[in-house]
Amino acid sequence: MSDDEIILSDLSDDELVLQMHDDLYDGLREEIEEGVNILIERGWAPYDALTKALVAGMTIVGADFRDGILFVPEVLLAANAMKGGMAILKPLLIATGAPRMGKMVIGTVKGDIHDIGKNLVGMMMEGAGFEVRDLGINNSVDAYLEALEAETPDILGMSALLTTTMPYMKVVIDTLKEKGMRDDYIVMVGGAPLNEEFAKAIGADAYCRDAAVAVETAKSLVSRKHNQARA
Ligand code: B1M
Repeated sequence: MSDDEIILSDLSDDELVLQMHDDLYDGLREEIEEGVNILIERGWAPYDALTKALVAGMTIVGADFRDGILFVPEVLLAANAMKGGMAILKPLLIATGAPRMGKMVIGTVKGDIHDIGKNLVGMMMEGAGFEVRDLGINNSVDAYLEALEAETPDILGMSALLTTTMPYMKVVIDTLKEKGMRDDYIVMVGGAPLNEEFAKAIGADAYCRDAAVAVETAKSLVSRKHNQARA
């Protein structure tokens, strides 16, 4: 061991979180996994470890990617480290024993391979009691339609991280309209380049800024849908 090697378990909570931001930036998956385990052992809520250590760290990566300081290979390593941490948190976020709330099909749209945010939404929805069928990345209209027919969910969730792929959400919604299926589902959309205005313009039911908003929105829209069905 070199003299300046950092022992993660010796750090205070604040120092550890800052170190994890650095480790995420450097794509150090094992260190991120260790950091997450330490936070959980110290009694941190899984959601706090997720947002304060991982999501906040990825925000720094995103800013430097935008500014041309980091490039795709480094960002891939950071994403891999983030996924390592998320894999530890997933069962903890899901094991809430929440009552069944409804079902969601979710996927990233065609042409887009970003999946971290979508995975997070899926995890949080499962934690809140929703059954989630994750279609993965790069989904065509046909892939969404097939899954909707097979799964008959309450909610269709779509994710897009690129300004070039977000218009594809409208293609999916327009196809649902053409087929007379639009009103069968609550359509929720999300992803960094989207906003309320865009969601409204493409005919979605809701724009979700983040995973926590997705859960709250889903709960409220599903209970409204069920109340309407009962009335
Ligand atoms: Co990409 N990338 N990327 N990238 N990448 C962005 C999106 C970018 C903003 C970076 C930048 O320039 N600042 C930029 C897009 C610019 C634009 O379109 N305006 C960009 C670019 C340009 C690209 C490439 C084109 C780069 C290239 O090849 N030259 C390329 C495109 C590949 C493709 O998809 N065809 C590319 C590739 C990659 C990697 C493969 C290296 C990697 C993805 C790895 C992976 O996902 N497995 C990657 C990453 C990691 C990013 C950034 C840095 C981080 C994204 C992320 O995971 N954030 C990103 C920068 C940024 O977003 N600021 C960037 C963390 C995550 C928790 O947040 O995904 O926003 P987010 O999800 C949130 C909310 O948005 C919301 O809830 C989530 C959780 O709170 N949400 C939903 C998301 N989906 C939802 C769905 C819902 C509800 C809420 O449904 C109901």
